[in-house]
Formats: sequence, C-alpha cells, structure tokens
Amino acid sequence: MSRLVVVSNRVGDPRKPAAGGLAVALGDALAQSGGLWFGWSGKIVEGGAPGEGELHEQRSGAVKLATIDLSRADHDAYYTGYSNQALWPALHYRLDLADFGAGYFAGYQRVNRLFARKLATLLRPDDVIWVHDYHLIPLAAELRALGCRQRIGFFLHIPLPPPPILAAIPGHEWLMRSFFAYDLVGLQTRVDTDHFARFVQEEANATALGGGEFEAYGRRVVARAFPIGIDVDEFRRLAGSAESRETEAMLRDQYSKRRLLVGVDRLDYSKGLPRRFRAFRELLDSYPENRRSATLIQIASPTRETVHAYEDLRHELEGVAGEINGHYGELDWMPIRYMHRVWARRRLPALYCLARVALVTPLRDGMNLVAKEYVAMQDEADPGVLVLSRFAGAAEQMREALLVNPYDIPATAQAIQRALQMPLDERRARHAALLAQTRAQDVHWWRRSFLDALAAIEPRTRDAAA
Ligand code: ADQ
Repeated sequence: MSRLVVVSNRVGDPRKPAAGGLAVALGDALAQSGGLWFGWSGKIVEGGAPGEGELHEQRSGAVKLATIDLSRADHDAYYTGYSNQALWPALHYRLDLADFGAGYFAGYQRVNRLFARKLATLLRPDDVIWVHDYHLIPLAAELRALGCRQRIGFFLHIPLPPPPILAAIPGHEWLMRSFFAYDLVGLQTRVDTDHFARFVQEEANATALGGGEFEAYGRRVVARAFPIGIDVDEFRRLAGSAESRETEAMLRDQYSKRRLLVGVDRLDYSKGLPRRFRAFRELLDSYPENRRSATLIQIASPTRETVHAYEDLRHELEGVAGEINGHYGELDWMPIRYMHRVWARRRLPALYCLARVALVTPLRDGMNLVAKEYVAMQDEADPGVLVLSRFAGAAEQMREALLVNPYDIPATAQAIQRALQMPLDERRARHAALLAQTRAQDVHWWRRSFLDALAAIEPRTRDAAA
C-alpha cells in the first residue's frame, strides 16, 4: 500500500475530536498507510526571511505531521493577499471584491515553492500525494520542477467560476497550466467540472480525450466531480457530548414557545447573510403570524478579520439585525439572535436538532456542509426543513430541499414560510431522500472515490509525449 501524503494550508490533528471534517475524513486513510500531513504551522515569524521557514515534525499515532512556519511577509502576501483577497473572491464570482495587489502573486509563488522544497525532502518514490485547495494550486508544478514523479491529486473545495470570470484573473494562464502538473483534479460539482473543461479548451487549446481527461502543455490531466460529504454517524455522536446536551437543554428552556430557524456560517460575503436577514424580515412583514414566534439564531464565526471586505460585512450585518430587532422585537421576543463568535463544533448538533428550519442561503458555495449536517441531525419521525440556495454546490445533490435563489428576497421569504407550514408527510418524505443521499455519498465515499480514481490513472498517461 502506498503511503498517503496530504498537503493543505492548515494541518489538522486527526486524533483530536474537535479537528473538523477534513481531519475526520482523512484521519483513517492517513493512519492506515502510516501517512504524512504537511502544511503551514499557523505560526507567523515577525521579521523572518521571505521564502524561508522552519520545519517541525511530530507524530499523532501512526500519522506524521510536518508543518512549516511562515515569515510575516510570506503570510501576508500568500495567505491574506493572493489566496484570500484575490483567489477567494474571484473564484466565488466576486471580481468586484478581488484585490490583485502588488506582491501578492509573487508571495503566492514563493510560498508554494517553499512548501515544495521542504516537502520534497520528506517524500518516498511510491507516495501518493493529495493537495487541497486554492492556496496550493501551483504546488504540483513546483514539485515536478524538483523531479517528483509521484502520483499527485488536487481537490478544490471552493467553486470554479465560468471562463469569462477565470480569464479576468491576472496570470490565469499560469494558474491553468499549474493544474496540468496534477494527475487528477477534483472539483465539487458537475457545474465546476464543466467550467474547467470549457476553460482549458477555450483558453489553453486543450484536447478533450474523453472520461474527463484533457491534454495541453504536453501533459494530461483528468478532471472530475467528487462532491464532498460528512460522516453522518460521527456527527451524530457529537450530540452525546456534554456541550451539546447542555446547549440543547438551554435552547429547550429558552425557546419552547418559539419556532426556531438556524443559520451557521463563517462570517463571509459568499454566505449571503445580509440577504438572509432581509428575507427573514420579509417573512415577518408578509406573514405576520410568525411575529412573536419565529426566531432566527444565526452563528457567524469571525474569519479573516484583517481583510476590509469582512469588516464591512460585519458592520452591515449588525446594522440589519439591529434594525429588524428594533422594528419587530418585543419585550419577550427578539426575532434575530445573532452571534459573531467562534462556536465549538460539538455544540452544533443541539442547534440543528431543535431548529424547525435551516437557512443555508449562500450566494455561492463550493459545497456547504452545514446543509448536510442539518439533515443528519433531524429526527426522522418529525424532521425539520432545509431551505437551500441553488448556488451552493450541495444543491446538485440535495434536490429535495426547498431550493431558493437568495438574490430573490420575496421568493426566499415565501420558501421559508412554506418550510414553516410544511405538513409532516412531506417533511418526512423530503428528509428521508436527503438523508439517504447524505449517507450514500458521505465523506468516506468522497475520499475513496478520489483516491481510487487517482490510483487508476496509468503513469504513462501523465506526460503526453511519453
Ligand atoms: P467553509 O466555507 O468553511 O468550507 P462549510 O462547508 O459550510 O464552509 O463548513 C465547513 C465546516 O465548518 C462544517 O463542518 C461546519 O459545521 C463548520 N462551521 C461553519 N460555520 C461554523 C460556525 N460558525 N461555527 C462552528 N462551525 C462552523 C469550504 C468551502 C465549502 C465546502 C467546505 C468543504 O467554502 O463550500 O463545503 O470547504 O469542502
């Protein structure tokens, strides 16, 4: 069995229960193969030399964790800059928010080169390497330049927009060429895969060889959709934790006379939070029977706070929530409970369990795992209803949710009302289909499908010339 090497910007410790979905998904596969997980340590060295960083190695059971520090200059250009101020907005269709600042691109290249240099010293010839997300698109090209011949796969967790948007990214030719150093490129949805196919054919004159394989720049790559999932049972087990039980008791006590709606997101402009709040206001306005009853609990945990767009969003959201609560609130009822703070993963199941409706209404999302977690936590005999944006990757699989266009605020309000009024039979039928889907294509299915597809690619097809 080949050793699995996972590379991602941040490294999770698979043995820690709070580690999160990716660590849960990859933990078993890493442990079975005595694998290696490589990435940034999370430490920023003030005044450190650009392109340099100390490597730390530690063990977590059978898994080796190798992490590297970043200098302040590298962190700001590679992570805050190019990854989160250029690629994140552009790949979420928000060119208006993208900042292709001077020095960002060079920093991105420099850190990818640094990762490759350090990682190459740890690799064995028959390793299988799996690189994750937009921070590391050029990593395989840098590894190939150092002579690495191992199988390398890449998975993009966020959307890939259509060709006209991709073509607006300065240096997009270089970025696209970088994908061809991989053997397999995994995307979240068929729509993303279609965008990839069109882009490489239109912009790089790639030849489609069938089965998702493309040839360009003298190399071949396979691009396919691998929609990521969750581990349903692992998530349900979290409900037994002390934190979850405590949260559930508190919610039952506080909200027994209310109908709870829930939103759980990182505070990010892609998640459509101001529009979600406006749709909720529209609900209270158009369907007054929900006043003194419907309560929206919105958790929006802080992220990337040094980026201006996030600060603007926070102010906007606080303004909208305050306005709605000021206008509709009563002494004994506040329409919106908005919490801008970090929430422990272990406390989420209780919130999902008690909510009659989940509002998952991003303007654009790679997948959105909150939608799947909500479905996993419903009581099958009396389940709640998922209101899901058609622009979340999850909408491709979760057809039995109430799909909405989050830009259409009255229609979203109408869908929320329908969710609140939905008869038990319909709720059960929709939920049963959603749960079966969430179980069938869970995170282990995702990992196996990707790694099987990577293993099935014949080495001779990598270089078109070979
Ligand atoms: P995210 O943008 O972080 O991830 P999402 O899939 O919604 O989006 O959440 C990932 C995990 O974070 C889930 O387990 C969720 O419970 C947790 N989470 C989100 N908000 C939280 C909060 N406020 N408090 C505590 N936990 C929270 C990126 C892409 C997504 C894609 C995932 C996985 O943007 O589109 O689904 O990667 O590929």
